[in-house]
Amino acid sequence: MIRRTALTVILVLAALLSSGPTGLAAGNMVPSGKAGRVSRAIGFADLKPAACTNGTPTNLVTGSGVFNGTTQNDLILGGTAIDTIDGRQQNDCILGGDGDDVIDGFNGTDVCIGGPGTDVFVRCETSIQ
Ligand SMILES: [Ca+2]
Repeated sequence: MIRRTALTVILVLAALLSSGPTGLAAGNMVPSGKAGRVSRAIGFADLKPAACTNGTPTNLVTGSGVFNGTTQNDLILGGTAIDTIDGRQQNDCILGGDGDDVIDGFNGTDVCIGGPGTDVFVRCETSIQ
């Protein structure tokens, strides 16, 4: 009798094992985590002020004193003192920063943001003190 029971147990185990791992596995699990996430570097164009709705800047210009933009769509950042900034061609987003700045958008559709100080705007399609 004991032999028969032992034989039955062995046969049941053999049947279970022969059914393969899918019969015993709980299923394929993909752990929650970073699936679907995308990461990318933040560029200067991502940091332009929301008020600059005149396009995506393709060039960053920083300076102080008297300086100019380029022939590209510039994001231009003035310094902390008095600046005279000329955006030149294309659609620029010009930020004067601190100081009493003179901001000239020149050609294109330019957004000029003066910042702190009393600023003068020339040929800016949008001027924000
Ligand atoms: Ca300035």
